[in-house]
Amino acid sequence: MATYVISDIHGQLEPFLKLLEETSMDLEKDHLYLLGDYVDWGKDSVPTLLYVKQLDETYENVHVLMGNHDLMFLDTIRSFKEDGTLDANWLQNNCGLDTFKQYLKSSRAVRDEIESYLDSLPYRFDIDVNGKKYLLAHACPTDYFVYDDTLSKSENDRILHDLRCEAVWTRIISKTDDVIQSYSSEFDQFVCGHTINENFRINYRKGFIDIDCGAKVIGNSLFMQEPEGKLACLRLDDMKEYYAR
Ligand SMILES: [Mn+2]
Repeated sequence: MATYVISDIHGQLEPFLKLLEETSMDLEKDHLYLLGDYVDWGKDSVPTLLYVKQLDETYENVHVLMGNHDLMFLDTIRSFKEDGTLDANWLQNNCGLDTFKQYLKSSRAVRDEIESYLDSLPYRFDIDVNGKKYLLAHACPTDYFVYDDTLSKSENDRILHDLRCEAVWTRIISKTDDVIQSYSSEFDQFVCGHTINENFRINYRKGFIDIDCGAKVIGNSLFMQEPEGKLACLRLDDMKEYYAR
């Protein structure tokens, strides 16, 4: 039994399928953790999300986290349903427009499935691999939410949403060494995605490992770095790296 981690697939379904094949993982036995951002930039956002959902529902060993792009998607689905408003920041600056178009073209049943699936995604995993403690998060781990009885439900909801935004948006690299090191006292290793590594390789930094190798640029002419970006997978048992594009 091995444990694999992949992050920031960003609508790149073909590279994702290639990467799964490249590792020869057996999801009946091996564990696969996905660290968020299934949509936006690549051409297959909704198909990628639906494929991830299918894996998650088929295999007990597949574990799926929320990313900031998935949360923007969910928030927009909700605001659009409530009062027709859209998140311009997501649509214009974060390549959400194609994703939302694919969503609108989906059947009512699929749209409902997408919404409830996104709503179910957790924000961090605390796992044990061969006796070593790992913390997995899309961007920046935060504490677990504790409901405050002295506040109203809407105030609690707002605090929870702020905490979730922090968890999926904050770049761990922007934190001071002290904060980063504070995770080390509780965990042997912290693994995240969210920030593309400059050399498009898995980056072993002080206090954390960043596995986002820029899959979002694959096939996207908007980016100068296009030839280098790739989707990465890290096997935590022996830190073997896999790449696909
Ligand atoms: Mn991200």
